[in-house]
Amino acid sequence: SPATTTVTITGAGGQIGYALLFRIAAGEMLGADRPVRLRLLEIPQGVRGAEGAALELQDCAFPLLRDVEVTDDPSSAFEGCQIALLVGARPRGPGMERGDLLAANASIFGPQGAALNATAADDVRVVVVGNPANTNALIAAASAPDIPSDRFTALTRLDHNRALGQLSAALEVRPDEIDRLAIWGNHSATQFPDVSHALVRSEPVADALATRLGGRAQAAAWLDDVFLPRVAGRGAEIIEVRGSSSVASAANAAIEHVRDEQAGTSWTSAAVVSRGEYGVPEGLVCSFPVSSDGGDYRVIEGLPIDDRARTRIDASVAELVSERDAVRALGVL
Ligand code: NAX
Repeated sequence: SPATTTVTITGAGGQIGYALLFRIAAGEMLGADRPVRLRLLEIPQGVRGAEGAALELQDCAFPLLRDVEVTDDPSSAFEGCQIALLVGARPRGPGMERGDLLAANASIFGPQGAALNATAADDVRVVVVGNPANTNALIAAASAPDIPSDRFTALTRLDHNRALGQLSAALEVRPDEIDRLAIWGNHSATQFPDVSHALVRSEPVADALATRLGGRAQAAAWLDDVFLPRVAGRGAEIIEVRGSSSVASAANAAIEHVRDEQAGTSWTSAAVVSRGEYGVPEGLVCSFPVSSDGGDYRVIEGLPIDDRARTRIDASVAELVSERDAVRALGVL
């Protein structure tokens, strides 16, 4: 029988943590044959919430769940960790400038990267969910010099799934009938959800949209004026309608991100450390179309990028550069 996998979840006492834990313990992330050991990291104020979730996990009597440990000490939380989901982050408070937000999160993700470096397992994989996710992942990777930086990723799978949801509604097909969609750039309003390589039932999405909407110009207008703002603004829409930010959909995306990285996939979206692909400066944590052979996510190279895509990718990458520069100015990188 397979060995037990150690999974560490930070911010485990929060909303996304609560939506993640039970699905992971039920085997939905790593498979029904892989036992898991959960390490839940919180700050002192969040420990009781995580302990409560641990009691409920016990009450589920999941056959795959070997052990649950709650701690506020990063070193013990990451001891032997093979998969880390870094969810806990400092939210933007009233009057907080972007620089303050980056600094507050640098003081979380720097020490967590260092703790991972010191105590995680050799095969550790890390996904950052807590915002600003791309730059938090950059900071964690930079603070873990002994862990190959391609082990660090940030979550844009929620953006990818939101784009699939919008397209499947517009084309009246199932989401799994759409392939080769891509999210480029930052997990922020500047992201570029790109359908130029996407296929629906093997037909280019652009052709299917043109047929449905009455022409190529109409399809292009729908993409720019409806689809793109809807996907990039979906987080804000959820907050407005629900009165609270995305939780179950974010947890679902994080589970799918890890599941597909581990099981392998021919195409999805994830933010990974750039090696200079598509002209994205080396070292930035940027979303790309990616594949996995069961190890790490790798950028799918060689896709043609037209002028519209280039402009939008460059704008989002410029935002990533400015976040990196702001963090450098703080002396963190
Ligand atoms: P909550 O505020 O419900 O939970 C966050 C938890 O993290 C809290 O329990 C808090 O005590 C804990 N925490 C804070 N600092 C910590 C630290 N240094 N170590 C360990 N735990 C710490 O927020 P929730 O709704 O769960 O969202 C969590 C994060 O996900 C936020 O940063 C949010 O912006 C981000 N999101 C990212 C998404 C993505 O697609 N990448 C989408 C959803 C979500 O907005």
